[in-house]
Amino acid sequence: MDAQVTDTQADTQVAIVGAGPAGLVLSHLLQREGIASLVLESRSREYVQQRVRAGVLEQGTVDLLDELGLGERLHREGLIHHGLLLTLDERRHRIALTELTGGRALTVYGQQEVVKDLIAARLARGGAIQFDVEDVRLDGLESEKPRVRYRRGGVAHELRCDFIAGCDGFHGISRPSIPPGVLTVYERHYPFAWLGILAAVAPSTEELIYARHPRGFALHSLRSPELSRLYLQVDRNTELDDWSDDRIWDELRLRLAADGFALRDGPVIEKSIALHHSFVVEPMQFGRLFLAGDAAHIVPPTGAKGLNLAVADVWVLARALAGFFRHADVDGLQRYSERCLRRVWRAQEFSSTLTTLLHRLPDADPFADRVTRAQLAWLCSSETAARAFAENYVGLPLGHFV
Ligand code: FAS
Ligand code: PHB
Repeated sequence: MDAQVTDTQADTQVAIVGAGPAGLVLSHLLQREGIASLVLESRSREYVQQRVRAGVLEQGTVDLLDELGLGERLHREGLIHHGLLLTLDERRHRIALTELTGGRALTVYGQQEVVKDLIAARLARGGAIQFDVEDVRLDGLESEKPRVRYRRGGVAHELRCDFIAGCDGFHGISRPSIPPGVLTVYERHYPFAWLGILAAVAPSTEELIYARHPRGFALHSLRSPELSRLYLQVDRNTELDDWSDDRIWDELRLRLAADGFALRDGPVIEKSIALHHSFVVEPMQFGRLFLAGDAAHIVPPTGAKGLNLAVADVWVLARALAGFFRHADVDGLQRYSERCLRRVWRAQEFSSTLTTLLHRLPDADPFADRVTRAQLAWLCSSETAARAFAENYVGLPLGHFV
């Protein structure tokens, strides 16, 4: 039975801070194990369900959503992809993802759609999610009964629990609640960002196009037969006002150009800037607080890993918590960070390498540029190189690193 917050004090087994992909998938996984949880979310349900972000789901993520009985709309509306296209010097090269990985594929399905499905199903199954919470504070992290204090509708609440899952993203309260000196931060900033648009126009391609161009990177992705998702490399400090819709489409047309390709344009219904940042904290836990997803790590979106890493973290955490509550086994909890970080660093290497290969680097020297071209030529000509790329891109099974 999940926590029912009927008064200012409540108890649950796992307090989950954040209702993004990490927090919501964790709440479903814990319910499957018969473990009570309460999700605390600072934003409204409407806000989290409309937030446009990621779009590519690895095979492992789709398989897990299916296991949880959450894949019905995803399979009805999602787009299955068996390959992707690289454009180098206006020449397209296809990476046959499914053929190279023995049948694994990608599914393109917007993160906001995943979040909608997760919330609806969690509530329908009697799950507890508190939206619009404020002033979340974590206490007693090293005790056996940590507490989460928060306010909602002007009323102060205290939630006593056995564990806290910090799934509150990069700007959340969980990571900063860990005392100074405990965490080691590893990070890299990139001298560019992505300007992303969601456009009410049929995609001009059936498979994703990643384009390396002297003017900068461009990506053509999709959301549905009527919706396109596209990205442009822009300077880190660019402003959305610098980019009219016409200027965006003109630049995309230049960078995505290739023989026989015509880019369809249409009304831009959402526009945003996403900075590129690699970030990892070690360890991903302190006492009875466990960090998962963007609360613990950020990857540049080039490798389409962010959401998928969040899901992989909570899959490891749910197994560890089940071991504790069922058998008083603490091994999984003690090894949580070690197990998650193997996948996190694999994703960091893949994402940062692909980002460097495909983006125009302002200070790239001619030698580095030639080396990059050689790496891309090798990727486009060697089945071994393409297989390694494909394995990283579609993702390794959730148990691979555990
Ligand atoms: P999230 O950030 O999704 O969720 C955290 C939740 O915690 C949020 O709902 C937040 O409101 C809530 N929260 C924060 N502080 C709180 C507090 N104090 N109390 C309670 N709740 C709190 N990844 C890709 O793979 N491809 C992409 O194209 C891509 N584009 C992105 C664009 C942007 C602008 C951003 C920010 C990220 C993008 N990402 C992309 C990465 C993104 O998809 C994340 O990896 C994914 O959302 C991670 O999920 P969570 O870890 O659940 O964190
Ligand atoms: C998306 O469809 O939003 C998307 C696709 C591929 C990426 C990043 C984002 O690498």
